[in-house]
Amino acid sequence: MANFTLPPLPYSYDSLEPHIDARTMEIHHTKHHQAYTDGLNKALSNLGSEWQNKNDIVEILKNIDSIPENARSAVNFHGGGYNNHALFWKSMKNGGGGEPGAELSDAINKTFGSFNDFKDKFSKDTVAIQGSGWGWLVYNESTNGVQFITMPNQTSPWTKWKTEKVVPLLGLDVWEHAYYLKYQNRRPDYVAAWWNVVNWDEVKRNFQQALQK
Ligand code: MN3
Repeated sequence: MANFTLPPLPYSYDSLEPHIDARTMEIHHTKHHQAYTDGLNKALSNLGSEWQNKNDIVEILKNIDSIPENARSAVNFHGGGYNNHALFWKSMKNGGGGEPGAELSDAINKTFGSFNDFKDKFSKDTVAIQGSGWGWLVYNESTNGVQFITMPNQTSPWTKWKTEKVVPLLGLDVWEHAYYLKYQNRRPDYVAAWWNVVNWDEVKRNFQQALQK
């Protein structure tokens, strides 16, 4: 049984032009995100009924260490990819950018000093990821503050839940498939352009939800 289906994009493929091109968005969504969705369903189908029928991806990722070893790596990769991309699409919009304001700005300033310092660190450390991965702004329940982390490949920040209690707020995909058609090897240019499409209203919603838990 296929538990998970590809979530629709909340906008058209050309909405993020010129910062992220329509062709990249279409392939990224219909091919890559679809492949993670299919891979997650396939990995779960190889497990017993306890896991086969689960349909809450966050619960699955939080409990990744309980997944039987024969499927754990596949669920980590495809389940992470499934959830990361669902968050990624929603965290962008046409006419995005600027600064979050309100409580999230306060939290960012407390950790990083200023919004520009945050943006510099996020950009620099995400550009510097070796190979494929994601840069993340997360809320840390243990410290009641926000922080920046990088995650390799498709591993989700939720998989750190049991030890570090982090909640993903805003992630940036720096796999080559996310930018190669338009930017080729120029990852820094892609990262710089991406700030223009960040949907801070969505990130603030994620932050408020994390605070309420
Ligand atoms: Mn991707």
